Amino acid sequence: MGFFHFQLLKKSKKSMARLGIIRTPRGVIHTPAFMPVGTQATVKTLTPEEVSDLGAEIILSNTYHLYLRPGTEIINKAGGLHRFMNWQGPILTDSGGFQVFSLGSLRRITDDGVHFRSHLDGSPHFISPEKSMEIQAVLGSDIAMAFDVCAPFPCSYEEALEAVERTTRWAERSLKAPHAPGQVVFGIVQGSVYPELRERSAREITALDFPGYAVGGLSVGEPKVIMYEVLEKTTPLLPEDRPRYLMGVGTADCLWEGVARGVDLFDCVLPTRIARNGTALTSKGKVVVRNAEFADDFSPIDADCGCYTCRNYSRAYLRHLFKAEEILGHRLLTIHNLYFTLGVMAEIRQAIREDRFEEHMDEFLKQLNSTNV
Ligand code: PRF
Ligand code: ZN
Repeated sequence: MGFFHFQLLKKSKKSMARLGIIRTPRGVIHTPAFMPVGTQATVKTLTPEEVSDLGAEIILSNTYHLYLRPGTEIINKAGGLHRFMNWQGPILTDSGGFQVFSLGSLRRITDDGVHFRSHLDGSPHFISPEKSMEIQAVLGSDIAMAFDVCAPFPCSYEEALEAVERTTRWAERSLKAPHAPGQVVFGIVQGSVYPELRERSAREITALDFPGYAVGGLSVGEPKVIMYEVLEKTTPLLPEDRPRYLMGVGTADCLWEGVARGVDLFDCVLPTRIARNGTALTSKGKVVVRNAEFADDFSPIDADCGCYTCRNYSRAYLRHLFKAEEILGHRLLTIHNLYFTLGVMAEIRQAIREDRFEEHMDEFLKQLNSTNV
């Protein structure tokens, strides 16, 4: 009990790409890894067995949502989040900071914490670093995130500086707060698009000696080239021997670009979210199955895809399900999109293993951009 270990297996010589393995009490995670998002204790439309069969080794869930509903008392009674939702593998929980900040006018930040109103019923709540860690301890996640401040984009230097200073103070408090047995806490680096602030945040957060580090505050509306630039300057400031997590990023192009800049963990709602509005991800770009052109197209979404959906159903049938608002469509596209995204990660790991990551990345991105996205 109580072990958490990251082992670096291989580093690319031409980029910052790395291959590794995270050992946790609930199982291993081969990195670079993608974490499907299960915000409300479910990866929407799928059972945990299906998520695991698709190749996921860890999922992400959210402190903010589970605290509001069903609440910590229920999850505590259930014996923790793993038992409550029947996911046996590792779970990473986000601290709630980011979700609370997305509430806009419904929140007020002080040095103590964040006062906010529930998006469900308008009731008033307060989450501090201590409260976030307390909730995450009840959830019993394997990896808990420190409570941070994510500055919006664009934002002034002064605003970004304040977020960095507060994030450091809150990181200290997050680390000191009690957590669940065997649970580890990851620190989060902020600093918006300002190199000096990223440097300062990385210096202050790494000084606290977390077992893993996240790069937060990116993919919040800035152009991708800016994100890549900031990321490239940030990852070298993080210790080589700890996993690095790029929060809220997981489109196929960003997975390759992120790994090339030394990232080991990703999460993103996009694959599961767009599945539910009828969009499939493929190696040649997106396929909007709702489109009229697929009405009598009896080929699969992607002829090269080995997923359950592509092996058994046509674009015409999927289009019909979406037009008729049949929920099987949501499930089938979620299966395909997660299979695709987890498959990209497996392809990335294989490419690093075989010393052809950079060539493979060029090829992959060329194909992806050949049609659309
Ligand atoms: N902080 C936290 N969660 C996050 C982010 C962050 O900066 C982001 C930014 N892309 C996504 N999720 N705690
Ligand atoms: Zn498929």
